[in-house]
Amino acid sequence: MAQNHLRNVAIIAHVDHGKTTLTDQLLYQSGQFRTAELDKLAGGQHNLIMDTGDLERERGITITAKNCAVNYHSLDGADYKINLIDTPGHADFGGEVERVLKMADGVLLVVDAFEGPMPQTRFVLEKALGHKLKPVVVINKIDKPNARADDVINEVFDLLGSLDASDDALDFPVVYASAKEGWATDDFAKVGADDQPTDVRALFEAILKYIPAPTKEQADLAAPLQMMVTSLSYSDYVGRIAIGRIYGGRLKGGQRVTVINRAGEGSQQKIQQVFAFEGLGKKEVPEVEAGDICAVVGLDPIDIGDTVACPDQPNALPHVAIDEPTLNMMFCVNTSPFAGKEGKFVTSRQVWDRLEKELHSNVALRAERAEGGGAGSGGGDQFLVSGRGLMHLGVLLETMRREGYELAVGKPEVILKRIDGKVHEPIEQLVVDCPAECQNSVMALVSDRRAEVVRMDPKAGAGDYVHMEFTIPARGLIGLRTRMLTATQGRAILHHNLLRYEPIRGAVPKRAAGVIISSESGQVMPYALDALYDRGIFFCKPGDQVYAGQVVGEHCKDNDIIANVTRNKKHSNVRASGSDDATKVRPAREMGLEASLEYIQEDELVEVTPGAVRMRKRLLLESDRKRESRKAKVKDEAGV
Ligand SMILES: Nc1nc2c(ncn2[C@@H]2O[C@H](COP(=O)(O)OP(=O)(O)OP(=O)(O)O)[C@@H](O)[C@H]2O)c(=O)[nH]1
Ligand SMILES: [Mg+2]
Repeated sequence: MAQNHLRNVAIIAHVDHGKTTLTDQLLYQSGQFRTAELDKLAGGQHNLIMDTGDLERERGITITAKNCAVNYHSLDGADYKINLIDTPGHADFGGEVERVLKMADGVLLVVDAFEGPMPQTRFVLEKALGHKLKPVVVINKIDKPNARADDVINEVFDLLGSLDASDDALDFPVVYASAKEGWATDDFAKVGADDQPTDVRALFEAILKYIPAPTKEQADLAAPLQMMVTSLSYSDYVGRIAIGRIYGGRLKGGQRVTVINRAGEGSQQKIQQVFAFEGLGKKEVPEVEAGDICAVVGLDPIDIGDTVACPDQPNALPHVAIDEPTLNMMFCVNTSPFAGKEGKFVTSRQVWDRLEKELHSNVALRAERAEGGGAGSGGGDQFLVSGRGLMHLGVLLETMRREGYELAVGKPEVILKRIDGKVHEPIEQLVVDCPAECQNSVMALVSDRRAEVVRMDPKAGAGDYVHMEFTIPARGLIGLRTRMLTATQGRAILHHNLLRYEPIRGAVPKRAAGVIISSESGQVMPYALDALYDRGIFFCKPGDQVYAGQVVGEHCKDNDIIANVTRNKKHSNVRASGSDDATKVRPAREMGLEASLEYIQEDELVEVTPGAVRMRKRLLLESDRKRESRKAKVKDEAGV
């Protein structure tokens, strides 16, 4: 296909503004597939095709960026190939957006017609402008009754202005769409009118019209081969598959190439097969030309950011820098008494191999071996794993546990930096929308955490809602979501995004409550929970297996207590009628993986196994914990 009939488009937006729904519609309406064929592939919370991962479907969010390609027959009768790249909108997966923008020649900036630009809209737009990609703005969810398209367009304009966009970018084309209902128009007068379109043709046409075909500099056919690897996948049959865009020349199956890595070292390798994207899959082709996106089999070693070049003139493409991680966690080998009962992979070697594998494709992740065997580590090896947020690391842990790994992880810590001799911490932009009556509880929570108010307005078009923007230390965000949802009966909506590093703002409160620690190992008994009814809330329920040192509940006071939750009533020969069943057991508080990670303190760990997520004290024995706290006290008093 001639280059001027090719478009490479990335779809970017804040979380949930409808990127994947829109990508799905473009697939449905390309005319390339039968509807029934695609219907079979859809699934998950939002019934989407492009969200293929198990966790993506369960949570209803996109986690990794994905490619697909559609053929489109335009109104003027020509055939085009459009490579679409769907990206995740959650701030924790921002690294994915950065990773794939290098493939695109333009972006569709999707903005919710009611919510308007949100923190992640700013982040992705900034990255796109950094790559000199001009946005086509898609005002999506225009079907919503409270849509306020005009305001939202103004807000996008202001946002572009604040990002110092060029005049060209400020003059952005707008398409109004309802991805959910499957239609789009570039004429606002048609929204809700009798002649409202019934398809997304206007969006296809806008892509052809406003998104440039690969330019000569970005796709020179006469130049020597240059391909930038932006994704990696793996197949058991063919090994590593490198995906990326060709910037110069042609790539042929069977061709000899030089792969230039990050360090600038070249290795001579041979390509086995070349694939072009077609629909949801890939098709083997004899060659792919500059400008197009392709997948290559046969290269190893190969990494994201490497250049595949021609052996005669091996020139590396500039490396794309990815923002640094802001949060880290210690991953330890599971040393609990239940270790190895459920997992297939439990040794430090297996955990490390898995982490190394992850590093190849998860570009915003870092992992390193840490000093092993320190006090309280349980004696096992440890790895310091850094990511862009709690969900980024949480998704990795969840994936590993489903694959059969067992681990224990420590409290998530924000990564501090020393700049000009001063300690700096990551500061995030926090946006909260909530009903006016909840405003005070929200303010109380964030001001405790050293937040500063940036803006506070009634939310446009949303009755008695308020829109608040803060800057807040990333430290203060850990555990904030749960607390805010409790304080507002689940009515607050909050989003955050990294802004910059600033000098450290001072202490943020720790967990206020103490915990209940199990003194014994065994099965949890209703009788025991009944006896402890007034002491707090339990995370375990009758019948669960627990071990000594496990955190089984939250104490109603601020100190930790140990309790025997496995105690059973002494059986006598005489059964009192009915009284055995009269135990009072409150429903257990379910602590999922991310909730547990937010909950624990420095002296605690979260144990992650295929069957369970448990919290424990690092030191399982009460005597060890006492000794440790005495030591800490002595140190404190000595001012060390
Ligand atoms: N009313 C309305 N809802 C929509 C529209 N487009 C998407 N949605 C809904 O918005 C929700 C999120 O849609 P997604 O397509 O998953 O959003 P996304 O931008 O891909 O989200 P992430 O990938 O997680 O960032 C789903 O419940 C969709 O059904 C629309 O045009 N109108
Ligand atoms: Mg999505």
